Amino acid sequence: GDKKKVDLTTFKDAVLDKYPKKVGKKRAKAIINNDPDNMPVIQANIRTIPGIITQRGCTYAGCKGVVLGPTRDIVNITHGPIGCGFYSWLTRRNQTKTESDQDANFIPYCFSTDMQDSNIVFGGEEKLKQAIREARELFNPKAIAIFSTCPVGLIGDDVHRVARQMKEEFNNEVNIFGFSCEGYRGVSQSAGHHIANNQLYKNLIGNDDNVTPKSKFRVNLLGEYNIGGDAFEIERIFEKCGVELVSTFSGNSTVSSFEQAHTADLTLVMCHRSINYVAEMLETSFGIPWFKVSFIGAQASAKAMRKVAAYFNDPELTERIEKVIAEELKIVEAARQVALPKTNGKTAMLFVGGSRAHHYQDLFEELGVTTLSAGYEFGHRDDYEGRRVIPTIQIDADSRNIEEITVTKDEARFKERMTPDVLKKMEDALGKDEVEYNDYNGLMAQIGKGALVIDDLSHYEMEKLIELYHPDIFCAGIKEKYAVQKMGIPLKQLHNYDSGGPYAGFQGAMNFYNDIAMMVSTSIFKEIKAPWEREEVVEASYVY
Ligand code: CFN
Ligand code: HCA
Repeated sequence: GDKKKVDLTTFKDAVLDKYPKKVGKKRAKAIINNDPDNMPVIQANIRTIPGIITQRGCTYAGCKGVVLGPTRDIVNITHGPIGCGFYSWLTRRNQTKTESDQDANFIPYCFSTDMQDSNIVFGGEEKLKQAIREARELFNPKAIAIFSTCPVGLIGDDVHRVARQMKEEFNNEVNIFGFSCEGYRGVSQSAGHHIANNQLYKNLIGNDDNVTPKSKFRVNLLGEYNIGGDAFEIERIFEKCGVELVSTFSGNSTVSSFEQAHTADLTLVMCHRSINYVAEMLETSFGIPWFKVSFIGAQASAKAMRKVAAYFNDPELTERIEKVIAEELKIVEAARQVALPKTNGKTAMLFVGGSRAHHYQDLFEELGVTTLSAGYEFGHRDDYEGRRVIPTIQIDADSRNIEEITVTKDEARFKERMTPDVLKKMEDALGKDEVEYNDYNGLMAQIGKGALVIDDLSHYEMEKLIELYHPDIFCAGIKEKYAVQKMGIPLKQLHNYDSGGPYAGFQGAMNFYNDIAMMVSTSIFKEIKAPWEREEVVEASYVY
């Protein structure tokens, strides 16, 4: 048959009937055939049905691993049994570069209280205090963060009280704060992003007004985590264009960059899922406007820089940015032409996180690869629909006390997201026709008509997708990788990029073209057969 057609009915028949009735009914709401012009409602951001093998991670992972993980000079202590700290130790491949040998870099370390049974029975706060004293003695960090794991919540250790007490013990010489990010708190890692961002806002953002501007054009970049060195490439582009990156949340970041974020002129948001509320907070408290960009894809990167140029509307800056884009795209295009004969016409499936399943479609489009099916692990409806469900945020701007953050249940209340003054500036600079008013093109706005969009894909559904539609490449994470490759389909990890990257920016696009061309043109996965597929009888032999 036509391998470019995926068909909802066949898929649903193959999958949903095999579930218990109630489960099938629930899962049906998360599986839709896309129609960008008349978007169907997809169920998202709800609890995974127990017993289903989900791709998702936990709240602790979203807080400690995702948001705080890439910051180099905070000692991040996991308060819990050792497994939680161990499994979040560098697996995300976020990188960092210190400016000198004197600068702190704690990223290679794994700090944990290593709770034992007795701490569960009698409480772990004393052990945590001891760990904090030890961390100070050995590393003398500017800041110490404490992350709660599931058992901490269950036994009631109060990490916030411990943080206050220890700050006092150290005469306020170290900034210490805790995170109530017990793994079970939300339905996915998304809750952890929220908890992390609130604490960054309360404890770090806005602390330091003492800045020496390096450029007239100063921006924050939110939602870029330096996976596989992505931030280094983005930093290179900004530097070449003469734009100062005041802070990145949180790729290659430092305490001081967070503390100065409020002094920027503009905030750019890349991963919208993990951090959009910080952009809103910066706007509410400090009047910094923001809009969304993506640096995944050469064209997307060019577009991002053009938006920056349009915002500042400075002829010299615009000229410089256009020059950089022309220079970079020329090299990128040559690399694309090399890859294209191997990639053009191939098919992909993308099931990743809360923004990459969308952003990476741009890179695949540049390679002539069609995305047959895609979905998020923990995206919300606005990530799919490209519209914004307005969160109700109450911030006391002076004390930076966040009263309440809830997402309104009334999902009918959508709003074009660009503050009027930003919009006006962009219109003045670009002309009305060139401005993209709806800046929230979600996954469903991009993926083709008829493509299968599936939220919180289960392992069983993944196997069926592959059996039925044989994509040339499947993109997901480590839990999926080897299962998929054993089915003869190459899997590219779009979380940690396997051992590759950077994939962001212009250099990154070229790396991606090259890696994908290799993966889809090798026959190795089809050659490999398991012993039981090759032989009638497989004998096991025992070696003592
Ligand atoms: S780097 Fe980001 S881009 S932060 Fe988020 S939603 Fe995760 S860790 Mo894995 S790769 Fe993934 Fe996104 Fe934003 Fe990463 S798609 S799942 S929580 N994610
Ligand atoms: C996380 C982090 C993760 C996991 C990736 C994977 C990452 O969710 O805790 O499943 O392979 O990017 O490292 O998303």
